[in-house]
Amino acid sequence: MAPAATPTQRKDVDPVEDPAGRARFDELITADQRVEPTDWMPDAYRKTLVRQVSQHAHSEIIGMQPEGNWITRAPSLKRKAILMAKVQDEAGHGLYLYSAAQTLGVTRDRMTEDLISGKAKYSSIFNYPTPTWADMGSIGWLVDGAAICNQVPLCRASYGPYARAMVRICKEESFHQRQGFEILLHLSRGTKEQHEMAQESVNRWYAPALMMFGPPDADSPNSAQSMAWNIKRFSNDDLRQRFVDMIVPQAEVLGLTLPDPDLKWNEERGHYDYGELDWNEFSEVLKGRGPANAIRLERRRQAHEGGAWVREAAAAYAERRRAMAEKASAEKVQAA
Ligand code: FAQ
Repeated sequence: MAPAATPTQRKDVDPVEDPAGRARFDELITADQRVEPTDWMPDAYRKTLVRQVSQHAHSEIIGMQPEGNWITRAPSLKRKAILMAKVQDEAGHGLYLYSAAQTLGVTRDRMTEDLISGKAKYSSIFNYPTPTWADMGSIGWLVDGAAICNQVPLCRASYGPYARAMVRICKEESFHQRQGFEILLHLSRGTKEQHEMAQESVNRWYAPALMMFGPPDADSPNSAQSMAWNIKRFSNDDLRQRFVDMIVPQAEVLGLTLPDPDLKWNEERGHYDYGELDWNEFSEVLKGRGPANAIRLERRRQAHEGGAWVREAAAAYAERRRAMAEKASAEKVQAA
């Protein structure tokens, strides 16, 4: 990923509107083409992307915690290796996304500050606890499944670095979803206790997974503009519906029930109807009052503080290499 342009290199820093830049931006959006970091872009477009991409990056990083909890307790060496690889993938996703956000002019330090101070949002879903092994299955099947539904269209987002990062992320999420499905299938077809564990876990994760798509369209302040800019391609409700339609037949294969008495096929609409979600719960989680918000943020803060020596050592090493390179090039000039 190219390093972020410094503010003096960026064309948009002058608050004066750049009419040619604006015309070019409008042209790119109308032609459904990519906007790149060096292109002029409206400040609101840049801000929207910084908001969404950084929240997305934070979600991947915080999202490592619920599963990280189970690495030492996975039921076999094979499961442990798979889970470790998956959690590592999420770290990679966070890094691609932070890099994509950096191309918009925001620093990594700023984003980290906003996350650990509690100012920045991250996905509501990661504020739920993971008390059983079956939760690793539910996260893979439902959370990664919802992430794929939401993120495949983002591979066509108008901002180049974000769209390109999403391509690889989606490939990996698709593997994650299958490993979650396989964990649940194994449990569901196992002993009575294992089947019950799988069902109990799905009961807890179903509604929070549906809420990952964001508030209903009528209460989504950002959707219309983001869709006009080709950042979002589908509305929150459309993607939620797509997800429900996808998981109902999958739940049948799993031999598990989705905990919604209102879930039924609607012939006329050609979709499954589903029950009302608890948007109060969603709002509480977004305000930091979900079941695991405090634990997640505290853990992230501790990791950041605990990693200070690594960052200092890396900076000292980079500085030493820079000084050595400078010295070597000065010696070369002198020798010439
Ligand atoms: N959680 O106007 P809208 C993953 C906020 S990655 C928290 O509809 P927008 C991988 C929203 O920010 C999961 N906040 O907003 C993985 C806004 O607040 P703001 C993350 C939410 O942006 C798997 C306000 O509500 N994925 O799972 C949520 O147009 C397993 C109003 O909402 C992404 O970030 C929520 N669920 O649409 C990792 C995908 N929903 O910022 C580990 C990219 C809404 O104005 C293990 N993001 N809000 O203060 C998006 O597609 C969009 O940003 C939405 C929200 C759809 C999330």
